[in-house]
Amino acid sequence: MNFEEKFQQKIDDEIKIEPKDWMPEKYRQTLIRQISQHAHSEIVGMLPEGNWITRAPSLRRKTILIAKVQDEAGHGLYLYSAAETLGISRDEMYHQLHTGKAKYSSIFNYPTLTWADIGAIGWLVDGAAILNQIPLCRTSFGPYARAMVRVCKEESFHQRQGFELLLTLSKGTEAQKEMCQDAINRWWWPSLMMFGPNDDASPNTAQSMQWKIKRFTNDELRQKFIDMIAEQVKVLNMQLPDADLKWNEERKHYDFGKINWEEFKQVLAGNGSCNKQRLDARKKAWADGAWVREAASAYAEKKAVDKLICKTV
Ligand code: FAQ
Repeated sequence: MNFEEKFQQKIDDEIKIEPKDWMPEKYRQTLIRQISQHAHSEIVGMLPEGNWITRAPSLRRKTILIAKVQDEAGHGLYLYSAAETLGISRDEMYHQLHTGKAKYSSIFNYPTLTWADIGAIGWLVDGAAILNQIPLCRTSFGPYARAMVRVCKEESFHQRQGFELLLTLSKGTEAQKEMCQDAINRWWWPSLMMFGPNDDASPNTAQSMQWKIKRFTNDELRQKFIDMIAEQVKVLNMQLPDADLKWNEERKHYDFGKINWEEFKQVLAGNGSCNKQRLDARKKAWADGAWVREAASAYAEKKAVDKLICKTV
């Protein structure tokens, strides 16, 4: 057996691949792409919700939202650390984000216009994220799989708080009910796009399934999500904005309408309503942090020199 065959055998035997193990270069590059994109999504994903921290309607809601946004920062950090084990530096990953070489999830290029959007993000966006991430707890690369275990626990709290927020609005005044329905209308289709292109238009799925980086295809996960949300929306007494959404007894799944893939393409090309705002915010944070990085490096250098002097004296 050559290296490639031994590697595939390990994957087939469900043995985790660890950073120092031999791996095909394309496996390493695929993981760097996916994990760094995932990390960037967590960090950029803090922005739409962070926008509402000062305007949360009660102290309880504010503390929940702060905790959630802080969790997303933590997720980003675990994921950057997991990607670093593959031999890429954090600075390089940030550079790729800032120059547009690395993507982040399309969903975070949509604006949060009302308070109900915070509920819709929790319920729909975190709901989609969990469905995608639970199988990633069993992904073939050890550090990524282990990071996902804690991330999923926190995401499940995120989804529940979003649902509870919308449930409260759905039982409120007419204006609150309308705000709730409007947020669902705006976030539904973009949340379906989070799962990526259809399988026949997904260049990476087949190889990632063979390497067990992905355990389900984009379309399989999207269908699971639709089946779950189509039931949950009934509890909210709201509607999903899809006239074609209908239970199919033969398939034992919900049928659904056409996704606007042109909109997805435009968002990925940088033409979504918030792309520029999101990237500008990240670039500004990087520039504003320059003095902290310089101070930390100077301190580390000084410590290293002190240690050397102590050793030689
Ligand atoms: N947005 O061949 P595929 C969260 C790109 S975390 C932008 O199917 P793959 C938590 C894809 O990169 C949300 N780009 O690719 C939170 C590829 O481009 P490339 C993030 C997308 O990798 C909640 C090209 O299209 N989650 O929400 C998207 O096999 C609330 C072709 O696609 C993850 O990243 C998209 N939606 O499958 C935080 C999970 N979809 O790089 C704050 C891990 C596809 O070749 C608040 N990632 N693309 O130029 C994955 O599971 C996979 O990477 C997929 C895409 C499923 C996203």
